[in-house]
Amino acid sequence: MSAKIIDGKAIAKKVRAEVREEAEKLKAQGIKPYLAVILVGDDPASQVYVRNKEKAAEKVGILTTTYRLPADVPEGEVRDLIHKLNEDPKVHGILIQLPLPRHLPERELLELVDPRKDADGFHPYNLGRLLMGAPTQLPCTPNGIIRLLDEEGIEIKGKDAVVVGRSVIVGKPVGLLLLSRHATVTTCHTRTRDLAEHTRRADILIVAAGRPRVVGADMVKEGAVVIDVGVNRLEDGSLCGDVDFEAVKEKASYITPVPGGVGPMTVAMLLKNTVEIAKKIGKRS
Ligand code: L34
Repeated sequence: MSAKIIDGKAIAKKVRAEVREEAEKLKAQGIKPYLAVILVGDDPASQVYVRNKEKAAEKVGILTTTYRLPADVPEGEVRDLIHKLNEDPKVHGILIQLPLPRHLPERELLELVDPRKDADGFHPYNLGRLLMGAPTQLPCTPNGIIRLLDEEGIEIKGKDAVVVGRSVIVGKPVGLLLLSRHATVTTCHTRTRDLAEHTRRADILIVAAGRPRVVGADMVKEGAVVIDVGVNRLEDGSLCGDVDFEAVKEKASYITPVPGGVGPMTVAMLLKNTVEIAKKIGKRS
């Protein structure tokens, strides 16, 4: 079988069109959706991702300011900035681009963001609500993955879903979302004894390992749906996923490419969260 390649760019465009409509409705009421981004240091990948977020926000009529802070910024300055943004009534969404430089306490800083303004859904309050199955801002990459599956009409209920990776950004929350949609979920990680034994059982395989091409064709069941979350830049400057795309696409029923798969969805879902927050807490100006 040769897989259908899921066009994340096209689906992200559709999501953006929905967001633009919502943003226009808000503006007609005098509410201008506004996202504040905090970017610390000069990690080249983060620079690209944040640039993509700014461009996409502009396209749909969401205002953004990116606070670019030097890698050695004192923790106190980041805390002050978060407090300032929490209190600014013009700001609806706040996002701290990860990873942060090592001297900054990531978890503590995420916890300082006003949970109502948490555009990423990374505040423990919102992650707790996700765990409880309560409505809340959902982490963007996991939510984008579910949207891809839904847009392709792929049923989740009852399926064996295997997630490779247990990060707070992707692995854990995507597992919870799949579970809430009635999949049987297995989460694999670096200490998993026999990774291939698990991945070969997956009807839906989500790979967020952060290692180039760790999943080869021998690790995938015939007809599986394969979602590749990895974005790895190779020495020649090209991008590749965590899945060996060329080999696995001959075996899977659906597969996401890198680039142009999950990445654009992460950006689109962020915009969606931002207008949702503006709808909830926006003040007329
Ligand atoms: N706080 N930190 C926070 N929120 C997030 O949702 C993220 N994530 C991950 C890293 N850190 C974060 C992102 O924004 C990953 N991520 C992200 C965002 C955009 C893209 C990929 C990952 C993206 O636009 N990918 C393009 C290619 C980009 C390129 O050329 O390098 C794609 O088509 O996959």
